[in-house]
Amino acid sequence: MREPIRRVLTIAGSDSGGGAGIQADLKTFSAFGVYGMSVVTSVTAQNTVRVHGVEALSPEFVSLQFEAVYADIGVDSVKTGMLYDAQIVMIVAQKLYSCTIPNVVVDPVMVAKGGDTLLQKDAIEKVKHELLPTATLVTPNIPEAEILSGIRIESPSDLREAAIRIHKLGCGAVLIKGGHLKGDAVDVLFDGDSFSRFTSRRIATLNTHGTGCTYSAAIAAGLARGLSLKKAIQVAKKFVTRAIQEAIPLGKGHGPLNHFIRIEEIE
Ligand code: PXL
Repeated sequence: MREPIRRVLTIAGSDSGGGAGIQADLKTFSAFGVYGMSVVTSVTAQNTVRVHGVEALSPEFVSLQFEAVYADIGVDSVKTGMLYDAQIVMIVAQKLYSCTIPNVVVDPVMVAKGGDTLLQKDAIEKVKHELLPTATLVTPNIPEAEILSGIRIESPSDLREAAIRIHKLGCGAVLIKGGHLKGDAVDVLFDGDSFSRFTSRRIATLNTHGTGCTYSAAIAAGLARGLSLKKAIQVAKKFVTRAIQEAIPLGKGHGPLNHFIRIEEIE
């Protein structure tokens, strides 16, 4: 008998350019053969070059979208991305506390590649103290990990210390993405007991827009399909690496990844 399809929800911002945010998440969910749903928190007017504008939805409407899909369809796995302001972070944290979704991946999106704000400053404390404790996994890049941990990260030992500090905020596990350091792209997982490393070769390309979104969406999809945390990260990392290698050169700036990677080829 065929297994029932897994249901995966993204709570994130819309990228009109189609490379990051909700659009990247839904493309990734399809590549992983899971059923994708979305709660839109905010809308960006954006292309591969820059963000032209941002508008947030009301927290009430974010909540309404969540309730509509959770009550009727159900959710095996959720990921959060761009949440934009403190009120939206609070409502999302409340929803995740009060329902029972087995896998919660929090991508603590803060700033776009071009420097535009995707999370307002006064929302950071809410992410740390309200949202992170609901997470099975949190996936900061190095600048985000520095803000969440309060320490500078310049070496692998700083990175491990930051992971321990972020874990103390109450999440199940922390995956710090090392792509912003020099050399190979080494990501470090801390699950409260031990560290694991996930390594891939650095790829020289401009086409990396939406990498973080795609990675956390792929992990959420893998978890929904019953993979262990480490296996889900391993498969997601391979998927993202291939999607960057085979990226589509569109637009005049940071182009999007190629989400048409066959996951059967990497599992
Ligand atoms: O990659 C972070 C990110 C998340 N969500 C949205 C974005 C971006 C980056 O530009 O636009 C909507």
